[in-house]
Amino acid sequence: MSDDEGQISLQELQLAARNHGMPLEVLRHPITPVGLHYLLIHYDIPNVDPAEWRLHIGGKVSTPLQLSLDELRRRPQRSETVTMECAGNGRVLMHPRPQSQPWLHEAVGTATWTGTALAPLLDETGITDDAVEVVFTGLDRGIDGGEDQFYERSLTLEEARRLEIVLAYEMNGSPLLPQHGAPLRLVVPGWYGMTNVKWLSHITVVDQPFEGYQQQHSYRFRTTPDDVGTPMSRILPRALMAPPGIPDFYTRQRFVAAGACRLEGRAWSGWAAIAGVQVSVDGGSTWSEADIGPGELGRWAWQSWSYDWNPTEPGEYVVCCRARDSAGNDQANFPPWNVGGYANPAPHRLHVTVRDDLPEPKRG
Ligand SMILES: Nc1nc2c(c(=O)[nH]1)N[C@H]1C(S)=C(S)[C@@H](COP(=O)(O)O)O[C@H]1N2
Ligand SMILES: [Mo]
Repeated sequence: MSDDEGQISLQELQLAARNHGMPLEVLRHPITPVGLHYLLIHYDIPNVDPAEWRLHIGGKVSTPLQLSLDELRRRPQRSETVTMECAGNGRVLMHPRPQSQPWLHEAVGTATWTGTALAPLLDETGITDDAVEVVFTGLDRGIDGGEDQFYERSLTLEEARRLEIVLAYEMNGSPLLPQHGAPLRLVVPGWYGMTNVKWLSHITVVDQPFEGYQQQHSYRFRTTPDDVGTPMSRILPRALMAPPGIPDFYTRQRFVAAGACRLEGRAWSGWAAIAGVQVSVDGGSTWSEADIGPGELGRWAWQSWSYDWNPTEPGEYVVCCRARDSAGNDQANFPPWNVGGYANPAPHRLHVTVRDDLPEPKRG
């Protein structure tokens, strides 16, 4: 693929090959099968012995805790079905193209995460009055921006106390796999992917705002490299569609037969419920409202949508979708370009060739 900014580099390819996306046809599944959920791993997947592993909770607390996986499993269970999306989803379609993991649209997935709630554990440690934030540290170490670090992120104390935050040891009913953070990860419903620290080893309550690299440098909405910017937090609305018809292998161009063609997909927002999805079949010149599904997966998961398209004329079409939420966030309005390439609001666009017929090929 090339564009105004030149070819995808070998470095970008190297990241893309390690960190796969969710094939968009999998949008047809309400819950993403584990091996099809997207992956984002900044450094290396750590090799953790679950028998030796401990979760350390300390810092500004009166009773520091050290918990084994068995001890965590004996605590009350909590499950949340959560749509997780990488903040960099859509990055490669920005101009100029920010150099990092080159996501098109596929850095998303929905899983049911099971573990134990964070808030009661924090309460048991007796957080001191001067505490302001909670830092979550993973076992994976690497260098980013020249800085040697463990992957870590913080939440304000208020945010960390939300009841739906889970310390998860299972994904879709099976033990966490190494690539998704085994033996334990943080799951913060509604927030972009970077918040959900994998291979969690330390939870540290602190009395100053955390200034680690992934908090102060990465994951900020910056319009110039010197801009301090604002931190990325909750997921802005997005709609994606399951590609209709059949693909061309190399170009991924879609082919559908003229006549009734139901377009369907999913939409989500970490801020509020989805208020609407719009579909365009003329490359974004005109938009129509799609039908929104019943939202049976709950507040933190994507919503299904569908739109009955009826292309009777053979030809080339560009089919697009975009979402808005009930808090007033609209994919049509939020600012596009930023240094990190986060939250690209560009609508999902697919090139579709409508043919007057598309007979099945002969088998064998
Ligand atoms: N320890 C650790 N946690 C991490 C990361 C990481 O590299 N290391 N990547 C984050 C990012 S940027 C994303 S988008 C999600 C991806 O989670 P998944 O790979 O389970 O889909 O994990 C987050 N948690
Ligand atoms: Mo991410």
